Amino acid sequence: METEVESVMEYGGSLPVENVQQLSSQNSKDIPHRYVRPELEIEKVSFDESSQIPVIDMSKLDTEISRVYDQELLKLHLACKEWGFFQLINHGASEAIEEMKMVTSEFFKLPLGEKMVCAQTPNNIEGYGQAFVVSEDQKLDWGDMLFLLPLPASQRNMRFWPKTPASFRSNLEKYSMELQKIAIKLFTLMAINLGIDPEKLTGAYKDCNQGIRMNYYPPCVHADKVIGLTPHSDATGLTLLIQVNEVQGLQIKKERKWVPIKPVPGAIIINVGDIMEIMSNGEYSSIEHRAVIDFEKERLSIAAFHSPNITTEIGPLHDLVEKKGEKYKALSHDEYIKLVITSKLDGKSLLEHMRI
Ligand SMILES: O=C(O)CCC(=O)C(=O)O
Repeated sequence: METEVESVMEYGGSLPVENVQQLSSQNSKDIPHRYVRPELEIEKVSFDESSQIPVIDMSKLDTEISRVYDQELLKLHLACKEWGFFQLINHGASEAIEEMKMVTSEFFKLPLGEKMVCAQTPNNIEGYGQAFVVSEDQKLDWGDMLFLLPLPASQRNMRFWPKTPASFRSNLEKYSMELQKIAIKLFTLMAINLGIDPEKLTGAYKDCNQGIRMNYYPPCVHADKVIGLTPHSDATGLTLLIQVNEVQGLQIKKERKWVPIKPVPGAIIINVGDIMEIMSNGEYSSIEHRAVIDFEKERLSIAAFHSPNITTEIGPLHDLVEKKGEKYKALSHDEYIKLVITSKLDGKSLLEHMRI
């Protein structure tokens, strides 16, 4: 894993690079070499339509019919163990999702100058720009993003929150609360499945840190040579992802092949993050994934990352180490975040760094 602490400073942000939406609008036949990814030519994509991530129905996890509840709970456990990814339906957040999709699309349609009002500043991870550029010779992703930290609410930096469209801020606030509620519910169910007191897990997510990243991937005439988001696993507890328009692009790594994910309409795509893999002592898997680019159409997605509060040590939960011994190191929250922020996205390298 590449760490360039000096170039991005303590708790730093991303080095500034060209705006990709602007670059793509020039419709040039040539793309700058920093976006060209030769490795894409040899990577295998699975075309097996039957290989799709499990679909979990939240209404079955709310039911009092124990047979239905038990079956769905087991399905959730297996999804977290074997796939690290699943789609969640009947989650109750459809209204907030639709509103958030609308303001996100409107934000990215604004002229560049208006979007730049929310631009990233040096040494700050929030704002409009590109994520995880830590060195001048690093390959770049074909995409822009707006990253905000809605929770904890007391730490919000409103300087980066768009004022246009007018309902952006209120919609984001509602979306943030709804998704946090779903994340906490899932942590409770995961703790039950892991055989631990739910409070041991949900306690870490009271006053949790929530980051929301709105991704904008423009089309590219060389879509097969560029990547929208470099393969990575998420350095969080749980990620809740929605696709804003109908263009597909998410792929996950399974048995050395990239599996394209087909979103179920209205579903939230959920993935186990590195922190959850570590806290579950390896029982659950944080899976590598990437976003690919379309030749003709833009693609938008919104990822909501949920991480424990700042007092939580990032390490295996004590109740889960007795049988198998500790499989991961423990770091203070602060040390862990510094490691994440100063690291280039690079597959599962951060997890490897934590493995004993
Ligand atoms: O755009 C996508 O589908 C994936 C987004 C993602 O992995 C991320 O924002 O971390």
